[in-house]
Amino acid sequence: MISKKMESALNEQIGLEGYASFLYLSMASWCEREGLEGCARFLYRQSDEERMHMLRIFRYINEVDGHAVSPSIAQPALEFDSVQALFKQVYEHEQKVTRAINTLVALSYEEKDHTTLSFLQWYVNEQREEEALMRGILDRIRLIGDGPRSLYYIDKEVDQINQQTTAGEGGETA
Ligand code: OFO
Repeated sequence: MISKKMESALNEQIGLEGYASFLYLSMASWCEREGLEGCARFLYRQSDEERMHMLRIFRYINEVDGHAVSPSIAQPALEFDSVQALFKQVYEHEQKVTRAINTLVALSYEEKDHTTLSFLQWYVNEQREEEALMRGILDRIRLIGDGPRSLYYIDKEVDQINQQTTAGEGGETA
């Protein structure tokens, strides 16, 4: 059993994770159209992950006798200025999600809701990993610079990071 306040805060988080899933899907589409196949593969996988993050909260709410609500999702951007700007936006979105998770953790403490607190630990760790992953990509992009073949190298790097991430999860490359 969770409080109404917690139920609604978790439902908001569902919306945020759902938005991330569609934002990354939109980014994957842009990358694919730009010929950045490696970046597209990475973002399709991230989009799937975000849907999984969303579903995890969804199932949790119902499990603890709340009402999980299917979110309405705003249309994400369709165009991006550059692959550099795109990944900067991904990182900023992850930071926003981390702040939201921290707020949920604070609410669980406030309500002495140990069940939700324990459930959220997975997200705390996941956000640390995701922020580190995105920061790593931004670092590589910065090191590659803006030379004539930079897009080719950025795409190759992101593809390699995607393969490593997928191998780490024990799955297959998309
Ligand atoms: Fe759901 O972790 Fe990213 O946003």
